[in-house]
Amino acid sequence: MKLTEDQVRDGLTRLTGWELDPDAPVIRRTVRLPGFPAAVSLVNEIAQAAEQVDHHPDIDIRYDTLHLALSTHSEGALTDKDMALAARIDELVP
Ligand code: HBI
Repeated sequence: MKLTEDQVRDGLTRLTGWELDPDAPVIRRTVRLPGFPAAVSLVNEIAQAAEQVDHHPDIDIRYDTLHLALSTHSEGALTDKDMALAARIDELVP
């Protein structure tokens, strides 16, 4: 179910560090880790969580920094799946 902008903004209040992209139906979070191994380790944990729900973030690994983006590609919008996976990712961030 596509979320309205108000629903997204309300959902973001329960997440950590996620922001709504002003130009696209995407929520984004940047995570700094102690180094590249820690970043890759977190990516692997995120991958497992994503597989469990068949919903996958876009992940850009830049040395010790992960740029995460969530959107429901099949809907071309943000859905509950994005908010739920964002919350799960928040639990995984050390
Ligand atoms: N992940 N973010 C995102 N959006 C999707 O629409 C999506 C996905 N992972 C798997 C998936 N869809 C499958 O249901 C197939 O549609 C590829």
